[in-house]
Amino acid sequence: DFVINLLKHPVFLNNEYHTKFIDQTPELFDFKPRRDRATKILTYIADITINGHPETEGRNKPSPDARIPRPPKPRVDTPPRGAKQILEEQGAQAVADWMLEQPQLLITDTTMRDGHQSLLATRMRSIDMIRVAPTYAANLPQLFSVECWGGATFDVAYRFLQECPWQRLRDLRRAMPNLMTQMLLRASNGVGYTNYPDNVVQGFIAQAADSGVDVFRVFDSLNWVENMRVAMDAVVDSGKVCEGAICYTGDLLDPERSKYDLKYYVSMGQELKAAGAHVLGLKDMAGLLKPASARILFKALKEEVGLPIHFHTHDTAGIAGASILAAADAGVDAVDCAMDSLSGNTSQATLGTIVAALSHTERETGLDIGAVREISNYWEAVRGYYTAFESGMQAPASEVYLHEMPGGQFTNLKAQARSLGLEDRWHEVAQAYADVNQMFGDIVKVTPSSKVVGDMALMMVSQGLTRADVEDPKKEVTFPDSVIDMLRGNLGQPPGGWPQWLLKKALKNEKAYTDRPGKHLKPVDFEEKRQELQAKFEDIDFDNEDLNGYLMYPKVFTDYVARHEEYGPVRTLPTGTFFYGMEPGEEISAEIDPGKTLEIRCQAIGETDEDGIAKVFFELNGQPRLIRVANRK
Ligand code: BTN
Ligand code: 3PY
Ligand code: ZN
Repeated sequence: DFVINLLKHPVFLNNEYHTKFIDQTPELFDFKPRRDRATKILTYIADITINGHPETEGRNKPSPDARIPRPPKPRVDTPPRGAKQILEEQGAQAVADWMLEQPQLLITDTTMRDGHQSLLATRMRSIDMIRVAPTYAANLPQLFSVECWGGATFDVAYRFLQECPWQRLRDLRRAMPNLMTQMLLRASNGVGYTNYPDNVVQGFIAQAADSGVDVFRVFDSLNWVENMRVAMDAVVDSGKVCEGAICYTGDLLDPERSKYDLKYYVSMGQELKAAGAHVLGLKDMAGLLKPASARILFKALKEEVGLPIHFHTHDTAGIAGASILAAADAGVDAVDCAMDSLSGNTSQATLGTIVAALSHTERETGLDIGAVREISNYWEAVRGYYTAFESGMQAPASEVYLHEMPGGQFTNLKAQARSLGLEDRWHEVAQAYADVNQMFGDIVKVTPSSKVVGDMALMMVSQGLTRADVEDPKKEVTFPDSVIDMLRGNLGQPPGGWPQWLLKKALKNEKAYTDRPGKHLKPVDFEEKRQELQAKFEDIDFDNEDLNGYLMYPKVFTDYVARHEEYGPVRTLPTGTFFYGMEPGEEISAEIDPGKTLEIRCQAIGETDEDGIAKVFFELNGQPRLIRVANRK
């Protein structure tokens, strides 16, 4: 830094430099000593060791004899050809054609996205995924895809895990050259909770395709196809597979819930086909599609739409396996499952069980059940390190048919209720959630509309408001901001529009938008945003992935970068160390670059002095290192 300051100094540049100049020019010494990455990482470990990790405080700890996760050995050196080769050699349409032609029930493994999003509050770290990815490629080449990106994983990576989601994607992509990666994209809401300008959505998709996403499952949180076109067009333009998804809600066979009947789903499927989908997704985010309905729905969609169909469901009520088998009978082409040890309850159906159930039948999956077991054993050990994020859900529950909460929201809303002191009134929250849905006109509830319904339900329970209170025109109600925003039209339009009485009550005389939000959002000036970001961190070279992170989540991203400056590449730490620090005598290694590994041993934890500074003694690649951190406890 001294040299850089010197080289940039006008005196030096003007060739007026003489040796006294250094002594007479104190500003040359204006630099923070730049710490190397090893020191940053040791500082992080010392800090967590002394102060704990805020995210795991007060939560269950991993068992002292937790098994160290060891990825099973790849059975072959060169991964066999897989669906990725069809995409690469023949394109997205060929993938769709292949889905229709071949008889097997194709399987997507969701463990690395929805599995942990739904069971572990999305907290799974990249290193636990990347280590097992080569085994997936070698031992499970028949998988349709590996869902490993998008949904809530994008912001959680930056926000809570202190790692770059793009790097996760690139690393997984490289480790599974024969498998298609899949992401969940909230159409115009990107991987966020609000509508973004069209050019932000388009730019994000182009970057995601470039960084390694092969299959984009695109959905809209109100099932409004009009609001999916920008995203779907961008996916098609990228050359990747566009899966346009219908969100399933209500109850197909219930004549009282006729808003979402067979005709509704078939016609939305046809709209998505016309909008350019290669594959039709049926996204049952809450796990509401029962076996008898699945049989009818998939038969109709197959006959009337003609696209290959990919079924996504959750096991919240304990019946996902039955719905999947019914769907398989009705001719569905692909389904989502999670590896056994991260399946069930709010997650997906159990992958090994579906493989076993279909073996020696016409819909045999082709997956090796032994390979599935080995990988599931690995995930079981991994899960042991995330006990702090377990939801406590002990059993499946038919209550989901009452509240209709998405699997990915369930644990989250429960945690929100806990933080408001409403934990023991959870069943009231569930009832309020159902009431809010009816008041809103019976809508699709999935991120972000599900968050809005959840906000309203929590508000009602905490303020003791009933549905009758809210519906009473004479009773003053303060609606949550997210509700106002949605009713203004900022998430788009539900089928049939918003109830008039509700618009009137919540918005008073304000006129709501009814056109597509992207139509009236100003395009972002990328160059201006890039400079705005660059100005905040002059020494960092930001690339297009970074810019896209910043555009989705300005504050979450810049906070991440600031912490990265302080703590370095902490994504390389083992999960136990990341969340709990180290104990004296413990040794770990962290590969900070390919071939550059830090061997870290914690020697001792010293006393905290009168200034509140604690000393932690390490050995780094055999050399003693002392780190001082503030003891904030
Ligand atoms: C290091 O210490 O590893 C290098 C520091 C540069 C990290 C920046 S932070 C924003 C951008 N996104 C990343 O994942 N890395 C760079
Ligand atoms: C998400 O959008 O994150 C979801 O998982 C929706 O089901
Ligand atoms: Zn899901």
